[in-house]
Amino acid sequence: MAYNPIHDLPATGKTRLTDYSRWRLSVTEDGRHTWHYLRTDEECERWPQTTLDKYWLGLPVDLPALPKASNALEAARNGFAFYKHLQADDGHWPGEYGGPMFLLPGLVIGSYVTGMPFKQEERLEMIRYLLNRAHPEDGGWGIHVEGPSTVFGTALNYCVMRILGAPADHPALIKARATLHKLGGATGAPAWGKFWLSVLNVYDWEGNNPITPELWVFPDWLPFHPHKWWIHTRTVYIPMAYLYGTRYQAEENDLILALREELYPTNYYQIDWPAQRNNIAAADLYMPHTTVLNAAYLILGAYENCVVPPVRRAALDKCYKLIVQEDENTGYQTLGPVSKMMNLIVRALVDGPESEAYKRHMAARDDFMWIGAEGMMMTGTNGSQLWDIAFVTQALVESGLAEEPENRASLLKALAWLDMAQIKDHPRHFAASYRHPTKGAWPFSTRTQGYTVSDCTGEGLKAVLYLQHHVAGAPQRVSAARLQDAVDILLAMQNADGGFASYELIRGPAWLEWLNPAEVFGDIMIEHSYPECTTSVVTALAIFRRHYPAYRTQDIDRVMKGAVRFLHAAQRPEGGWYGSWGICFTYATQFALESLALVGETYATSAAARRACEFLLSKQRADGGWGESYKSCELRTWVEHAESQVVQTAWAAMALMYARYPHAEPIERAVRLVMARQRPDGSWAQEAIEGVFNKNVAIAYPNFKFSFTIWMLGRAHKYLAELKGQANG
Ligand code: LAN
Repeated sequence: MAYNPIHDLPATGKTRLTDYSRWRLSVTEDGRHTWHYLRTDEECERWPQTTLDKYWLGLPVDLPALPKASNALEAARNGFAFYKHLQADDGHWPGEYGGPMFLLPGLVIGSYVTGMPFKQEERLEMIRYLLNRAHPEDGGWGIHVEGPSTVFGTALNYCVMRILGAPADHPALIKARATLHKLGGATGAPAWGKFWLSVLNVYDWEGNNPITPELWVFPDWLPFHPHKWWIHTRTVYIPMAYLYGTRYQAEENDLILALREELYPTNYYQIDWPAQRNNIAAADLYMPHTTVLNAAYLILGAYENCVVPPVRRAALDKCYKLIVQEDENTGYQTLGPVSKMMNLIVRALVDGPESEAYKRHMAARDDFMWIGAEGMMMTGTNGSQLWDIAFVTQALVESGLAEEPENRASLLKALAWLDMAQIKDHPRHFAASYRHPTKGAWPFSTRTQGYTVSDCTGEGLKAVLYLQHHVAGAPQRVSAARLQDAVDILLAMQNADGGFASYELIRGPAWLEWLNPAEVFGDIMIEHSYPECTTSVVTALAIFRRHYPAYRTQDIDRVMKGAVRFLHAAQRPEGGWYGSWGICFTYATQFALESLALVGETYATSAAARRACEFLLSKQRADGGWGESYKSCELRTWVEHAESQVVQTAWAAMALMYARYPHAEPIERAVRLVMARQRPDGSWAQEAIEGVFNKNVAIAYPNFKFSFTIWMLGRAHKYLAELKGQANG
C-alpha cells in the first residue's frame, strides 16, 4: 500500500517537479479530458504540445499581438481570436475546475486505502500543488484556495502530503503541523474530515456522529427519507453510511502510526473519542448543529449500541445496491468528486481488486485529475464542458461575431459538441435509484456523467437555438423533437414557489435544513429555488417559443409568470439578488434582470429593475469596475473585493444592459476597464475566483474571463450605439 518516500523535495512549489513540455491534454469520446505525461522524445514528436495544453499548463503561448482594439467590438473580436486557440478539437473549451481544497484528500486517501497507484509524475505534481496552495503565512490549507486555514483543509492535506511521500520533517509540513496544532489538532475536524481520517485509521469511528445506513430502509414516503435530500448530500451519504456502518478502516502501518502522532498535539491513545463528536474547530464552523440535529444524533447514537444485525445487513445491502446503480449510471464517475472516491472504496472492498468495477473506478479517477500551472489537483466535477461552451457560443451570437466567416468553423464544431452532449435517454437505473428524468437534458459536464441540471439544460438549449439559427448555413443537427424533449424537461422542473432548483424539484420539507450535518456547508439538505437557475430556464423557454410558437404555449406562459413571481419575491431590499453559484450579488443580479427583461420589466418600466440598477451603480468603483469578494456568499451581504474584477465588471454591465439602463456613462466606464485589462494577444489575466457552492466554498470558472468579457463587450458595442442613436434621433 505504501508509496515510496521522496527525500529530495524542494522547500517550495516554485520549481516544477516534472517536465511541463511533456504534458498533453487528451480529449476523447464525449468531451472527456485527461492529462498524459509523455516519457520519450519520440512520443513528444508524434503528439506535439498545443496552445491549449500550454495555456492551461501556464507555459508561454506566444501568440502574436493583435491590432489594438479601438472599440468594444474590436476588443471582443480580439478576445475571441485568442480564445479560439483554447478550443479543443472536438469543439468544447476545456478548463481547470479547481478551488475546493477538500477534494484531493478523497482522491489520495481513497486510492491509498484501496491500493490504487498514481504515476510518479502525478504524485510529484500533487505534492507541488499543495506546496503552492499552502497559506503563505501559516502554511495550512483552507476549505478552498482563497480561504483561511482550517482543520478540515490542513489535517486532510497534511495526510495527502505524507501519503504521497513527503517526509514529516519537510519544512512545509513542519509549518503546517504547527498551524494544525494551533487550531486544536485534527480532533476538531468537521464531520467530513472526521470521516476521511477514520477511513485512513488515524481517527476513531467513535469520534464520529452516527451516519446511519438504516435511514435508507425507512419507507420512501417519510418526510426525512434521504431520497428527498439534495442530490449531492444524499449521494455522498450513501457510501459514507456504508463505510461507517461497517466501520471500515485501513490496515495499520508505519505511516498510519506516524500520522497519529503528527496530527494531534496530545497523545492519540488517550483521546476521549465520543467527546470529539461535537468538537468542531472554530476556524471551520460555518453551520453549527441545531438542537434538533443534536437530539437526532443522541437517538441514532443510542441505536448504534443496539444495532440489529439483520437490519444493518439489509441497510448496507440497500446502500451497496444504490452505489452500484450510481456507478453504472455515470460511467463510474458518479455525481461528483466526493462520492466518486467513496463509491470507489466500497466497490474495492466488496467487489475486490480483480473486479471490473475496481478497474473502471481506477480509470475514471483520471477524469478529475487536472494539471495546472501550480501542479495537479482534483477538480470539482469531471469538467465544466457544457457550461463553458454554452456561454461563449451565446456571446458570439449576441455580439455579432458569429456572423464573421473566420469564426464559422469554430462555431459549427461547438454545435456538433452540443448535439452530441444532449442526454438522449433516462438513466439505466432510473426509478430504483430515485433519479430525476434525463431524456432531453444537458448536463453540466458530459453526457456520460449524465445528470440533468435545470440551468445547464436551459443554457444548452439556448446555445443550440442560437447556433442553428444565427450561424450562416448551420445544419439543424438537433431536431425539433429533441429541442422539445429539453423543453419538456424544463417545464417539469418548476417548484411551487415559481423558481427552479439545480438538479431536481424540491423534494423534502424546509425543516430538513435543521438536520444539516456537514458543519462547513450551508443549505445542502434540500433543493432550493435559485434566481440563476430560474433565469436560465425561462430565457431558454422564451427563445424556444420564438422559433416554435405552437409548442406547449400555455405551459410556457404559465411557467414564465411563476418564475417572475419568484424573482420578485427573491429580490433583496437593497435591490440585488443573492447568488448561490457565482460570486455573488453581481452574478445573480445579472441573471434576474435578464429574466425581468423578458416580460418587459426594465429600468423605465419597473421599480424592481430600477432598484437593482441603483444597487449595482452604488457598487461601481472609481476605476469603472466592480469587485465583490467570495465573502459575500458566506456572509450573505455585499463584501467588496480589494480589486475590481473583469468578470464581475462584465456581469454588472450586462445587468445594466438587460435592464436597458438609459445612461451610457457607467457602461462605457465598464467597457473601458475591461478593454484596459486586455492583453495585446486578446486574452485577460486570471483574477480572483469566480464561483461558489454551498455558501462557503469558492470554485473556479477560469473560462468566464473570456466568455463574459467577450459577451459584454459585444453587447455594449451595440447597446451604446443604440443609446447614442436615440439621443441623436
Ligand atoms: C456545481 C457546478 C455547476 C453548478 C451550476 C450549474 C452553476 C448551478 O447553477 C447549479 C449547481 C451546479 C450544477 C453545481 C452543484 C454543486 C457542485 C457539483 C458544483 C458547484 C461543482 C462542485 C459541486 C460539488 C457539490 C462538489 C463536491 C462537494 C460536495 C459537497 C459533495
